[in-house]
Amino acid sequence: MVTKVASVTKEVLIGDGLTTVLIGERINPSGRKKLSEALMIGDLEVVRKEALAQVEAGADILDVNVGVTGIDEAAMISQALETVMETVDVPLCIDSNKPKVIEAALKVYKGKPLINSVSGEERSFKEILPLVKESGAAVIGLTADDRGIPDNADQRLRIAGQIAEQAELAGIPREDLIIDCLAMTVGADGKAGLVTIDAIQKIKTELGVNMTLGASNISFGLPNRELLNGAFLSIVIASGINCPIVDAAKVLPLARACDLVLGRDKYAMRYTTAYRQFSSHH
Ligand code: THG
Repeated sequence: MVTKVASVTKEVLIGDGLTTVLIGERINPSGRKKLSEALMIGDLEVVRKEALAQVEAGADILDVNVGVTGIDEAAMISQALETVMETVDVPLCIDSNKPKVIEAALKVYKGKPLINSVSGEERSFKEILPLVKESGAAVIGLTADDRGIPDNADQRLRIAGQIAEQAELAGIPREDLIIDCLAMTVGADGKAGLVTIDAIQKIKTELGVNMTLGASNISFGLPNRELLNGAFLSIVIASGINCPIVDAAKVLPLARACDLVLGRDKYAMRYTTAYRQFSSHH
């Protein structure tokens, strides 16, 4: 099962056995004062800089989230996407669960984007899936419903199955659905990592879909986040996550190391290239 996403000039392929695709997480105002303030006054220079820096660091796709309370998010995502598209040439991931925002984003986006996201709620199916079908985009399905995020793998698998069923009914090809079984901080619940790893394995086995994960969520509120994120990322990549949402500058060498260990890097070409780049910057 191979998922294709694209900009005007670039195609990115996502699939088991292919090299890990990194979705850059940094265009997101949550927890970032400078970016929030810039977005509030309509200043897109921070967005431009983050786009360039992430692609230079090796991000294959960029997530674009402009969710700040009090701004016109539909207008802002259009501007942010235009800015990112004129700065870098990678495919983009439209990060909003609001139909109006996604609709505005789809009007300006050129290529085949990834829509982030639909969830297991009836209303989300009704509002988001037609937009995905109509635009020919790929979509991320979150394993959460009106009762929230289940605390066990079986319930997350059940929701993933419902999303797959609804996507199929809407006429969306199975390869255009990427499941996210959601990571929560191990700072609040010591079993949170295990539940996610278990869910990844079950969903991969049962549904065979490609999968993403906001891997940095695992470490919220804890010290040495890079260390925790790295440990978690290695495990989830080995478990079947094909395109994690990450800070590419921080995890690129690790992702290349995982791909080499997992037999996805013949002659260690990508690993050694990343090593040379990494060494020359340090
Ligand atoms: N699944 C899907 N989409 C998602 C998430 C997910 N989108 C948003 C989020 N979760 C993934 N993106 C981020 C972005 C930033 C951080 C974590 C996840 C993060 N930021 C630092 C903080 O808040 O402390 C600040 C970074 C900085 O200033 O350098 O940790 O799960 N589908």
